[in-house]
Amino acid sequence: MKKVGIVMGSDSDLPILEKTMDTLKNFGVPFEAHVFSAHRTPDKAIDFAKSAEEQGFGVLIAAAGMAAHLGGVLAANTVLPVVGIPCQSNALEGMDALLSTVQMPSGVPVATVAINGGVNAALLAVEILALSDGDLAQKLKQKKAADAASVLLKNAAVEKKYNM
Ligand code: RP5
Repeated sequence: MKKVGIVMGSDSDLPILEKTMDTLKNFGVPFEAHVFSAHRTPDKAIDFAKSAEEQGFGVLIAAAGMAAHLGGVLAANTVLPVVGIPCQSNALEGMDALLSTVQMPSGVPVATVAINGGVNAALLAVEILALSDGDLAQKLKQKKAADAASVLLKNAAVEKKYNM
């Protein structure tokens, strides 16, 4: 199976990426995590993106906060799909990173999830890999069914408690 490459702009983004890594582990999807910054170590970020395909990666996840250019820099240097996670910093509640990540010019897409959306970034990466992996697709279907069953249970409890 192809690997997911996780790149974060700083180790201060780790709490968000830990959810990403936990989710990938639950699906048995192999990954590598790195701290490469678009601004502080741009050469490392670019070299990683340029070699990612031949290194056996199938999807890249880029997580960064503030003026978050990491997703765009990776996407500019690979044809692999890039999923962007805008990370919330103190100022502007993450809107800075959201707009920097999502507002890519035509030709260089970054599939942007919600601010701090570490779980959904992993799920999107799994869905991309599952296009060519039937077992992985089956696991995704099982998770969706389990999630729905859990909501149905909660609905039953609320209906029982509050409805006359
Ligand atoms: C971004 O700046 C990082 O992705 C992080 O979200 C933010 C702050 O980085 P640190 O100053 O905590 O290293 O590049």
